[in-house]
Amino acid sequence: MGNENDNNENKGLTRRALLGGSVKLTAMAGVAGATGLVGLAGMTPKAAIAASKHKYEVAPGDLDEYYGFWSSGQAGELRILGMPSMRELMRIPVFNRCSASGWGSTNESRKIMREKMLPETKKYLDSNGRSGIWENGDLHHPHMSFTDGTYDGRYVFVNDKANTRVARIRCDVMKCDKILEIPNAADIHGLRPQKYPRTGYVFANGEHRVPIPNDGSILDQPEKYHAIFTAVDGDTMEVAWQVMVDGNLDNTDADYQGLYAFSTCYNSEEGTNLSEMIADERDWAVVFDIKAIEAGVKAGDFERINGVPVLDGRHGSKYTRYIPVPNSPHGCNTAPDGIHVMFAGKLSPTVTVIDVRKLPDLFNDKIKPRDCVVAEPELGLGPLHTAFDNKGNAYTTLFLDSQAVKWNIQKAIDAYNGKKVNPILHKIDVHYQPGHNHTSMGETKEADGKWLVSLNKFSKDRFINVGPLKPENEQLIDISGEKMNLVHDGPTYAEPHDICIVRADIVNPSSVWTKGDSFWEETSAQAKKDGIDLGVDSKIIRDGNKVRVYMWSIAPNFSMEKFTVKQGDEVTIIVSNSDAIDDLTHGFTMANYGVAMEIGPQATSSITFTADRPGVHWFYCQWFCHALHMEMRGRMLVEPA
Ligand code: CUK
Ligand code: CUA
Repeated sequence: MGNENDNNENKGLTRRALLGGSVKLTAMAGVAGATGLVGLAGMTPKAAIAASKHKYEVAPGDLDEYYGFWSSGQAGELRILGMPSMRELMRIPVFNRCSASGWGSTNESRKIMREKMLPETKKYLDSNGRSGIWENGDLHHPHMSFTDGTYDGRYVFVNDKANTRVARIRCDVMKCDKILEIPNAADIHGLRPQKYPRTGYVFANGEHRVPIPNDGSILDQPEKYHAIFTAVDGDTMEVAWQVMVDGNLDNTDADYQGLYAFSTCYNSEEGTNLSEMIADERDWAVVFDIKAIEAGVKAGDFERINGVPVLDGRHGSKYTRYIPVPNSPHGCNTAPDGIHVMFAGKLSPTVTVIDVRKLPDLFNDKIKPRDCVVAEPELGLGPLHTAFDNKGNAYTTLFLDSQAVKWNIQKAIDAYNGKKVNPILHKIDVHYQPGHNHTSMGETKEADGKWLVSLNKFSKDRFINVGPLKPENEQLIDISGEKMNLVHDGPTYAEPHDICIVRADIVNPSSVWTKGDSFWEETSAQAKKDGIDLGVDSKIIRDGNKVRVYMWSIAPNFSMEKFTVKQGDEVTIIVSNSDAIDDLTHGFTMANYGVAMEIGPQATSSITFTADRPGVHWFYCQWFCHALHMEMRGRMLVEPA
């Protein structure tokens, strides 16, 4: 349980009390450590503030030190927060539709959303009065690509639990460029990139067990269902291979050696209802031997199902090992020491720690699965996920206790070996019910031990009431001192499962697109056929009842003030933004046609619709770009048929 002093300190550290509303944070414990006032316990909040210097401060106009890549759960998008200010900087639509950017409406985004969709899904979405694409997603796990054990700034990979997909976001332009529907698996949940030598593979867990193929030939026969582990090739965004396992698959992580991946299983019982799923006292974590699997694929030891190689990784397989852990584990986190992997207990108050150096012996059957376990500290109720600093400490969320617990890995190992030490270093209350947590650079070998974010599922009384649906509450905690120190409450809309916190120098996005970017390659190819230089030419091409309208924009003008089409024409508007200035985005909205899109500097966007409403229709720029932004408009004249 958190002690009273901690809570008093935390109450004293609201942003408002410190600063009268500006975005500024004070990290008490770090300063306290430096000045010998460890924890500042016992001081009144005012005295504590007076005694501290503003070690961390993100004043208006100051830039953040980290990018926080934020999941949005069932909102389906990726968000970027600046850290430590916790200012929301950007939303990147991925699995959702977006009114502002036209994601889900533009030809470019629709191509990405459909390109790697399974044929049966296309058929369903085309024949059910749906729009041809999914309009929802459930994005839990955003993780950046790695090179040599640390983030490399290339991509962020995300899962979609709702519609069984894995997507990739390009970090140069911060747009999603690939969405892959995973065959055979059901409901992709845990997702992590390979850390070493590089990403490489993106590991993705199919959480729910289903028949393979799931075509109706097997229905209420759960004993014939399977769960599938998938390795996606992060470069090509194709499935590299899959492994069928016993039980189910929840969360996953990879090692720092490029040899193994790990997944937790909370349903070793293979039940289909709650009481069945929690029946046994133990479930397991499954370990995948990457090299053995690659050799198996090479040797043809697989069945090709729906076009991808599926290996048999059930009990007795040379590709996997099953390590028993207490009932219903959840989080799966590899420590930056490169050695320890944590499986959080969820229904058990423990976290199970294994040592990856023991895995070769496990796969050679020289030791038993439980011999890989080197610690199993009892931390509190409902441990879900674990994050790390650079000093050998771990930070685990306690869902039921509504706490974060800081504990020392070596001490936990010593205690497991019978020494009389308490691995728990500190606990603080969080508000309330934390799921994931994450530390700055904490899932890389460059963990820096500065910040911890606790992603809390409930905010209850922490904010003014906004109705029955409340925000989540993500709390920023300074971990640079011996004790954790809560410094900020961050209300967030649905639903922050997981984040990654990346040093700002690693991420270097462009401010302006490169003309001819592959993002709009189909449009470029068509323009070439039409003899159009995008961003320079302004022209209407008629091709039967298909009309392509090419125009460019330079604030505050579209290159066309009007164009005429016939009722029933299939019209494609292609707009190239010829401005090459930082932050000069234009938009294109066709009123009363449900047509809207964003066009970044030097970008091209296109959108297709049927001009079935005769009359005068104004199009206008909906991204404020100029003093004469309101005048940035023109007319589409639709001649009645
Ligand atoms: S899961 Cu959300 S609290 Cu989907 Cu990463 Cu653990
Ligand atoms: Cu262009 Cu507003």
